[in-house]
Amino acid sequence: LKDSGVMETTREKQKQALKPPRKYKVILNNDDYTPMDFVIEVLMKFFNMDSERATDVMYRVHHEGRAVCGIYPADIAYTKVEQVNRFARDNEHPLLCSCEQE
Ligand code: TYC
Repeated sequence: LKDSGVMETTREKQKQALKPPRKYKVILNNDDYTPMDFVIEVLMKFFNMDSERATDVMYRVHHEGRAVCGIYPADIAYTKVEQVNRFARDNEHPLLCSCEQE
């Protein structure tokens, strides 16, 4: 009987199960309008940073254009992105959070 593809799928799942899960970098992007204090608040609220670290990361975004805020499994990374962008929009700031595979 010809392989219907079910066995191949199972083998791929077995292989993936042996590897560590893919991780995603959550990134904050610079813009000209979001207040610095709001960005610091976001980093403390969603990425559990203290005010000193949040200030450092905010300035890195401001000077370099973007910075990694944290590295997470896919579901957590996507949730952070949605929460940050929702919070920024609710407060009428253009702040953009994005993610990419590590
Ligand atoms: N560039 C912004 C300003 O001068 C500050 C800022 C920092 C905005 C980080 C977004 O992700 C950001 N007010």
